[in-house]
Amino acid sequence: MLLRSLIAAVLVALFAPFGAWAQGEGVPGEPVRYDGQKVVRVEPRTARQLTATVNLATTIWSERVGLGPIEVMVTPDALEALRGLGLEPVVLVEDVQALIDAERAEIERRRTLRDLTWFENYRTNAEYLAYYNGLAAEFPATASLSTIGQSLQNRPIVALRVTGTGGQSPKPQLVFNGCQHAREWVSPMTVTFIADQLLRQYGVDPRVTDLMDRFEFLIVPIVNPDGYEYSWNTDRMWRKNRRQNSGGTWGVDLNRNWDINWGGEGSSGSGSSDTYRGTAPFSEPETQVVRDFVLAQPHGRAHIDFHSYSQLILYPWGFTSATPPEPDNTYFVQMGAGMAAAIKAVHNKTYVPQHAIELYAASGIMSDWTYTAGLYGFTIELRPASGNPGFLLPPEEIIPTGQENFAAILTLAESIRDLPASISLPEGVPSYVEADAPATLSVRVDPGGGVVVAGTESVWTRITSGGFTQAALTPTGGKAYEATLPAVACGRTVEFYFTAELSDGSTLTYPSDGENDPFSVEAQQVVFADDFDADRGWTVGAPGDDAPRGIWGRMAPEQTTSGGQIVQPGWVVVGQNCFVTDGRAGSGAGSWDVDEGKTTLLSPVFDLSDATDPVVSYWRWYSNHAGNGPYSDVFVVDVSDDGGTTWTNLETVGPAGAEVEGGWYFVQHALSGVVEPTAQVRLRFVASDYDPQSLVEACIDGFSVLSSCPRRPGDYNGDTVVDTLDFLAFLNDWVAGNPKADWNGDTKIDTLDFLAFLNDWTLG
Ligand code: 0X9
Ligand code: ZN
Repeated sequence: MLLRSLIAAVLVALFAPFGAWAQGEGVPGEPVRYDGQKVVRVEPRTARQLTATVNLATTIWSERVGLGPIEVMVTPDALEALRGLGLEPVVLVEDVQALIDAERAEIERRRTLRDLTWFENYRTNAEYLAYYNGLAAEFPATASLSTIGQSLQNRPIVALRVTGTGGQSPKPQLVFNGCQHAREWVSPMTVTFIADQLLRQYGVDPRVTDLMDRFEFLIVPIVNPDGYEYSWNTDRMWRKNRRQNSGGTWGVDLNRNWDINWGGEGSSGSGSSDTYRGTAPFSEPETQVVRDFVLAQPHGRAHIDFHSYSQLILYPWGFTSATPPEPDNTYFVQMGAGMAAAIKAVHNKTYVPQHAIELYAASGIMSDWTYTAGLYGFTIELRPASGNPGFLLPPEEIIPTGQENFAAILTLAESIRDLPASISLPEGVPSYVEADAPATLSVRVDPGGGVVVAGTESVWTRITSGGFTQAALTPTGGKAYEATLPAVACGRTVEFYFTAELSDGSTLTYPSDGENDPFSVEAQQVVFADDFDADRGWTVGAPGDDAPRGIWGRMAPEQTTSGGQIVQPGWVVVGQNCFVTDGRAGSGAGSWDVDEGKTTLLSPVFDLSDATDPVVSYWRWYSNHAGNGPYSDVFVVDVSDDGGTTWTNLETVGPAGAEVEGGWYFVQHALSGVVEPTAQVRLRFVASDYDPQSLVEACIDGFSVLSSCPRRPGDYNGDTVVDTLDFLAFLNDWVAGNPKADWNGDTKIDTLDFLAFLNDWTLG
């Protein structure tokens, strides 16, 4: 499966520049026609078949593009060509133009009907604007309409703010939008239906009333008005905006124009492609306008970007198989399942919740961006389930689609409402801080279903006994903040805790006992520290290295398992990367593990000539327990004091024992007595596999070399703190004539010793 999606991803990246799948420009003034074109489902099984299919297609209709079933629109000739390739296309729509004509005829017929309600027909840009103005006029207490910006062709992009008159203020906010993609007409209908129901059910349905009083709903029905207009007037199958690109091509896919992994897999650099990403992140006014609108909302909690078709509920990420950090991933999975169940309960339709990447990779998408901005970002693909009728959903399905998705957003709002607020340290509590330097910590302040009072997010710190000092956390986007801990002398500890005020008057404190049980971290003399997120001089390879696979590399490892056991971890301890014996997962645990030899990782050279009692520490992962022939290899860590000419063993892990079965272990080794503290100290990590049957993986992260703190002269009693006790202890010895009190070393104990000590003690 992984291999399959990998191949598919490579393929999409490969042919994307050729832009085979977008429709060109129509004759000016004349609608683009699709006479005789068909929507077919094919199942390319090889890369070659997939490339051929994509090249033959007029446009891709389906969600996914890759090996396995895909839905494409083709000319009759292309259909024959597909058959010729042995692809056995299944025709879903015989004549797309006939379907388009029938849709238009039905829309026109409905226009003539007297009692037709607004949601029983598709509506033009102008009709949407009129309807939204009408809602704002009809519900002045609960709705307000604003123009949040203009499209490329200067059409207004509007947003409706909907909220109850009761409840606390400010309120957490939920954002829904439709129509990033022009041809997906049911999407603006659905968000408008949601807005309409919220307004009409307020004060009528207690569930809606409660949620309206708790939340503010922000609805942007049409993100892409130019494309929408164009899909009505010229090309029913238009997807992108109406940017004139270089080379005579048109349109940027707005849902590839956001800045999260912009330009990455599942987006095209070719202006003719339907997934053309534009010239830069946010190159398009439409994405800029909606970005700025969302950023201007201080309490955004969740967002749904509505699309069609396929009946799916997608959550981050769209571009990587990594899942969002906890607890977010669990929330996404729960909310996705909750919305799917709510939808199912209305008209028995199945919408499948999943990680967006599982569908296919897409880079630069909106819901990944809103997630990064601190909202739970979803993409919902509306009705129908398949390519017939695909984008051409009959108007009688607008209301049922609206109803089931109204149920979904109520469920979403309730689950957001019930989320707990919390403060946490996403990277954990550091094991030390560097002496004499301020330290920066990442902090997450999650308001849950509540609202954090802006500016109250604080870190409280203390270096000596006494009161704590409060400082504001620095917001770095969404729920992310940074805390600065003050510089501390070597050997001293800094104590800290965090607080934030919620708008309901309560205070979040972390750890929960605050100043009575704060975090406490000691300052250390750091000779070298490495989270392996940047190149800090490690090298791979030593004479005699003979493993053909599983060579050390600095990367984010991908998880592998064998027989239900984790062989290689899919996570690191600090930062994003570690050193790992080839972090790729490949098609199985045995693809990139160490094989048939050894591989060596060498540290840079450390100058320990000024260090006192140096200690090296690191997190290590070692696994030789899975596969056939387990427990037959070892992991060796050596240290050298002559730059690597001779080596002394520091530790050997395995072949058996608790720490050979995976798991990140923190280990520390004092180097005193092992090697001389020269200017030429270095370490090597050697992973090997001489039993071809076994699986071997090793990783190293969070490496450091620390030096003990130099004893401060004024610290007479050696408790690392210079205080009154030191003074009293000295005084005692001085009065008693204890030789220890001969501070200046002149063999006499006199006033000069007293003054010399006083001087050191005063300096600290
Ligand atoms: O491709 C898109 O932009 C969306 N699908 S659509 O058919 N409406 O164009 C969905 C993007 C969801 N994200 C990923 N699949 N990664
Ligand atoms: Zn779409």
